[in-house]
Amino acid sequence: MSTFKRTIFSNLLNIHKSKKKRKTNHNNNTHKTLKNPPHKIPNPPEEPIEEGHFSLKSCVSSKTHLIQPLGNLLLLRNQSSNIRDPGLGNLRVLFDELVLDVLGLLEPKDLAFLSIASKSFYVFCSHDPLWRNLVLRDFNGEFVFRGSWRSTYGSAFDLEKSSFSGKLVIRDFYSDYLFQSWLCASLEMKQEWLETDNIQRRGRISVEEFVRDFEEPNRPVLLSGCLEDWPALEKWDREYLIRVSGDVRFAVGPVEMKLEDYFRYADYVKEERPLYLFDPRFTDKVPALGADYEALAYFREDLFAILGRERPDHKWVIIGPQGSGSSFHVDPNSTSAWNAVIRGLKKWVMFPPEVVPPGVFPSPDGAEVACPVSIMEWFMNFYGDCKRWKRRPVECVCKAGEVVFVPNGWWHLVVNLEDSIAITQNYVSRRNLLNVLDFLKKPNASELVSGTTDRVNLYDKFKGAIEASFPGTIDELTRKAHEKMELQKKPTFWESVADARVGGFKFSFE
Ligand SMILES: O=C(O)CCC(=O)C(=O)O
Repeated sequence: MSTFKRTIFSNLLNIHKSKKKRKTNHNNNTHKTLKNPPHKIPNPPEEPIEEGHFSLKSCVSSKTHLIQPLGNLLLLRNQSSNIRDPGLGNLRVLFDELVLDVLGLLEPKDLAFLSIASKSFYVFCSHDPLWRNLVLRDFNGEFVFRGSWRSTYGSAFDLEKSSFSGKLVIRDFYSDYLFQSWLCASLEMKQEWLETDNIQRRGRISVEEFVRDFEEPNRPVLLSGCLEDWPALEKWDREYLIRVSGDVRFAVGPVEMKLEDYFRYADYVKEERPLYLFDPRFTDKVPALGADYEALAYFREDLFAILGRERPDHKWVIIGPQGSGSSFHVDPNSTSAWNAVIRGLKKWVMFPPEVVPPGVFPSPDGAEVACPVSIMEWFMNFYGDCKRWKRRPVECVCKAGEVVFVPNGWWHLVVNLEDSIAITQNYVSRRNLLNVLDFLKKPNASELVSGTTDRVNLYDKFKGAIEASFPGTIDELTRKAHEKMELQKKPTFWESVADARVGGFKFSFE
C-alpha cells in the first residue's frame, strides 16, 4: 500500500482514537499479549462454559462477547433498548447481512471512519470477516496474524498501541446474524456429533479385496496400518515443514502464504471458516515433500497420468487448524480420492451420490453447489435430521496413519478436530474410467471440468490417450457395464407376470 494511503489511514484512525478516548474504556492488553506470542494462546483459567447443551471452546468466554441473539430482547420489558436501530440511522431497515454487504464495499479507511459514527456502526464495522477480506486483498498473503483480522490490518500501520486495537464495551446490541457467526466460531463440536463410526474399516487388505469390496461397488472404507513406510508420518510436523519449505509460499484460499505465517495464523484463529492451506503444487515447490510419501498400491492405477503435465490437478497437501475443513462437495471430474492423515484427527460425514445432504443445494446442471451454512452451522442445524433418514450417512473419525477412500460421486464433509496435516490425491482407475469420460463430455464441460485450463478438450485428449495406450479398454469396459446393468435390472411387472406364466402359474392376464 502506498505511503499516501497509509498516512490517510492513520490520520483517520487518530480521529477514531480521540473520539473513542472520550467515550470508552480501552483494552490494549490484547496486543501486549500478542506482540511476542507463545506457541499457542494459553487458555484462560476459567472452565469451558456450558451454553444450553453446547459448550464453548476453552479459549473463548461468553463474558467478553456482548452481542446477544434477538430472542433475548423478548426477555426485556423495554424492547426498544436494542442499540442497533438508532445507531444505524436510515440503514436500520436493512437486514444485518445486507448492512455487512454494503460495508464490504468500503475501503479500510472508510470502514474505520464509519466505526466511530455510533456504537451500532462500531459493531458492524468491527465484524472481522470484513477485515479478513481487506487483509487478503491488500497484503497478498504477507501478514502476521494478530489474533483478529482487524488488528492484523491495524498492525501493518503501526497502530498496535492506538485506540484502533482497543475495544468498546457494547451492551444492548441484539443480532441473530452476528451472534450466530460468533457462536459458530466459538463452539466445541458436540460429543454426539462424533460418536457414530459406521464406516467399514480394514487393515492391510490385498489390492484384489480392495477392488472387489470397495472400489467396484463404490463404497467408502477406512484403511489403517498402511502408512508405516511413509517417511512423512515420522517427519512431518510444523518445525520440519517450515524448515524444508523455507520461503516457499503455499496456496491458502485466495492468497499464497509462507508456512511460518500460516502456522502463526492457525495458532490464533478463532473464526467460523478458518483459512485452509490446500496446495496442488506442493511437490513441485518442495520436491523433498514428494519423496516422503507414495500412493498406496490400491490407488496406483492412475489413468490421468497418461496426460502428463496436462492432467488436471490431482494431489494436495492440506493443513488446517482445529475447526477448519471442507464443507459438502463431490470431488472434481468424477474422480475417486484417498485422504491420508499425517497429523491430527478428521471427522468425516459422507452421503452416496444419489442422496443430496440436507442443507446442500446443487444446481440442476451440477455446475455449482450452494452450501450456504458453515460446517459448524451444518452440524447445529442439519446433522440431527440425518438420524431419522433411512439412508444414514457414512461417518468416521480418521486419525494420523489412517486413510479414507472416497468413492467417486460421494458427497463429503470433513472437519479437523485437531490441528491437522494430510495428503489427498484424486485418481481414475479402470473402475471409474467410464464415469470420468461421461463427465468430461457433458455439454457444459466448460463449467463442470476443473483443475485444468483446457476444460473443453480434456475429453478428446483423455479418450484419445487411453485408446492409444490401452487399445480396446473402453469398449471392453462399456460391454461389461452393460452386462452388469442387465443383471441388475429389476423385471417389470409385465415381465414378472410373463415369467409366472412360463413357470406354470395359473394366473392369466390375456
Ligand atoms: O479437508 C479435508 O481433509 C478433505 C479434503 C477433501 O474433501 C477433498 O480433497 O476433496
